[in-house]
Amino acid sequence: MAAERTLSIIKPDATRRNLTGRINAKFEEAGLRIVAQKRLRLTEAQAGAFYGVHKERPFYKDLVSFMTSGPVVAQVLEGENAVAKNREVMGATNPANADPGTIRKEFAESIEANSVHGSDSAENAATEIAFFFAGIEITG
Ligand code: RTP
Ligand code: MG
Repeated sequence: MAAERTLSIIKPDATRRNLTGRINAKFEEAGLRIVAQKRLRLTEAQAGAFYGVHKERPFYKDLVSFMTSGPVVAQVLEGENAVAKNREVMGATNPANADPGTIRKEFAESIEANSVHGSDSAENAATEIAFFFAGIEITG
């Protein structure tokens, strides 16, 4: 089966606590390959656009403010069933409901400061990857 790609973001709560390496180890142990990666600070306009689908949700404003509160690490993960596999490794949105061994169970601080983002479909992954990366920056 052809390898799939997904967009992952290590969120500001995790970069602040120096957890980038431990989170990346979880991805790699699950068979996901980090084929692109960069650390950046999102502007309010960029975070607002990235989370545009959530614009009408009550947590949108807080989410944008949280995502701009510190640096993030945007990355492209590649592997078999990368979208689903990544979401499995991340665990449930609310760390209280996340399975043992998942990133959010081990590292998340709250339902908002939950350490990682992962695309929720292959279609959204393509859009989200293009939001952060040019094709030339991705090396499989
Ligand atoms: P993500 O998009 O970050 O991978 O997470 P997800 O699919 O599990 O969660 P989603 O429903 O797409 O929500 C996006 C992010 O918004 C924050 N959130 N806060 N305060 C709240 O009730 C609440 N609900 C969601 C989280 O940071 C979540 O990851
Ligand atoms: Mg989502």
